[in-house]
Amino acid sequence: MITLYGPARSSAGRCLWCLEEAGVAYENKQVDMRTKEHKSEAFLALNPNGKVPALVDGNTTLFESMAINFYIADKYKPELLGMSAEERALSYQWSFWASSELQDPIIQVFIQKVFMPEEKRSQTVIDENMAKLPAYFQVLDNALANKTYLNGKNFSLADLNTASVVSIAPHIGLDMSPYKNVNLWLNAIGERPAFQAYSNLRKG
Ligand SMILES: N[C@@H](CCC(=O)N[C@@H](CS)C(=O)NCC(=O)O)C(=O)O
Repeated sequence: MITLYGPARSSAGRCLWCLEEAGVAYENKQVDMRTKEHKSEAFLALNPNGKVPALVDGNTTLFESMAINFYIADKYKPELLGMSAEERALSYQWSFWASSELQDPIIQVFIQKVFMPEEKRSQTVIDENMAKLPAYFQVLDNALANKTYLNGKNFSLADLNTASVVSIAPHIGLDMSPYKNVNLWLNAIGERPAFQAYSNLRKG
């Protein structure tokens, strides 16, 4: 049995979504961030970075949410990786793009708007990072022209890992209306039973 550590409303969420897509049995163990359980000796043995998520599957222990998703797909539902070398390359491309390009400005704004007490909030950090987002969203919108999913017709990790980052954008006040293809893509994803199961986990 796979054990995924971390709450659905964290980076662990995209792994829970992937487990739902793979249709594999798993247990989701909560890690109490308020009591710093993620910094405890027991948790550091699973993820020495002291961050969620961590995955344990038999003798395999992994950290890094998108890498965990590649493992889940490879082992339990390989079609999620992509059906050809070219499709698999797109899964890597979009996952690396989402984690190394898109995620940072979104998270910087999220931290300022959601976690930072008002008196410490930096409008400069918010403005600088919000200004980076339209160019990224235009890249994604162009890539999705005349396609249901990033690989074409088939849903893959390219979509899952990218959408897990993109879906934070409305919560930081980004105007999504110019990105028509992105909105159609998010609607198609929203109809997936695995996405709905994951959304219910997020609602707690
Ligand atoms: N790149 C990591 C990021 C993990 C991460 O930052 N997790 C956050 C929650 S979303 C965390 O555990 N933060 C606690 C901390 O930094 O002390 C991944 O994708 O797994």
